Amino acid sequence: MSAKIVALSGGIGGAKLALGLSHVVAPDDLLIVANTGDDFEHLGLSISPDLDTLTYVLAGLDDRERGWGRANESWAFMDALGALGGETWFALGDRDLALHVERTRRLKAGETLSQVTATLSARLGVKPAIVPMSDDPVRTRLKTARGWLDFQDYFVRLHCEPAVEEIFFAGAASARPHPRLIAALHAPDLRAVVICPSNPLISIEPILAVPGIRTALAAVKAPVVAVSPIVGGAALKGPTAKMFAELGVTPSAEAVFRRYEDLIDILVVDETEAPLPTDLRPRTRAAQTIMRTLEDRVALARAVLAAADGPGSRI
Ligand code: FO1
Repeated sequence: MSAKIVALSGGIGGAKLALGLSHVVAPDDLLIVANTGDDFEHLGLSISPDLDTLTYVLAGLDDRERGWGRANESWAFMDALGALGGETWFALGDRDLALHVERTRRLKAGETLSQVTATLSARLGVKPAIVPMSDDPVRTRLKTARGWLDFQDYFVRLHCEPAVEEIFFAGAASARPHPRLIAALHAPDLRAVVICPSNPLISIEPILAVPGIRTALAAVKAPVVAVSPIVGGAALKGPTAKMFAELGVTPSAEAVFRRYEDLIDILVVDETEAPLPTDLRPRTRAAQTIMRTLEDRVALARAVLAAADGPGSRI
């Protein structure tokens, strides 16, 4: 049985909408596909930040302030690691650490990233399926004035400060798309594909870079609805607007639409957004896209599905 709603998501912003969707769509009807371009090996551990953020958010275990990692965390491991002169720029809470240790053990034992994610997310009480975009390694790398940087080096260690000149998804060309995603996109009962409000450049485009995914998306009969992560020219969180500007694109909901144009039927923009250019307006819907509460997350999920089900949604 394949999912009726497929959601493509990165970490923090996308996970909020994924949670909203999980309150509106039955678990068996929702497939959440996570970006794995942020994954890396650190301290000998295999770390998958977007899979973990989605897992924690859907399990209700996430730290709302930080947006990543677990709530009610303790940091004894990091304190002890620091005292030993270990690398502490990437913060691993004690409870979060258990997930990385167990995933690393299972991967070393020969399990796929999908199998590990399915087992551990179910163990944490997550009902909808969360799958990586691929079980093959894809690593986002960024060309800056300081040379090519691995993603977490850029994002966390250097706080997104270096100006980005180019983005490359190492391994994408030989990565195989997750079979459940391809099956869901080809299924006749697919109702909609939702591109969650994650950073298009570093969270959604790694997914689209996996061979077969963009093609399958372009061929789906069901509506493809994206939510703009840029509101009023600014990103709600993270370096989206800064990266657009550094790549020579004025950050705006229009820029997001143009980036996705050939793939999406509808872009949902924030209700405070100025009207988009006339050629895009028929395919634009307004909603409250700034999600502070659970009710906001659920309301946006409903608005996105209404846009998908509504008139004119399939161009
Ligand atoms: N982001 C930070 O800004 N600082 C951190 O120390 C940090 C640690 C961390 C640990 C586990 C994890 O799953 C995510 C973590 N993140 C941290 C967030 C992570 O870099 C981003 O969520 C994604 O890679 C981008 O969406």
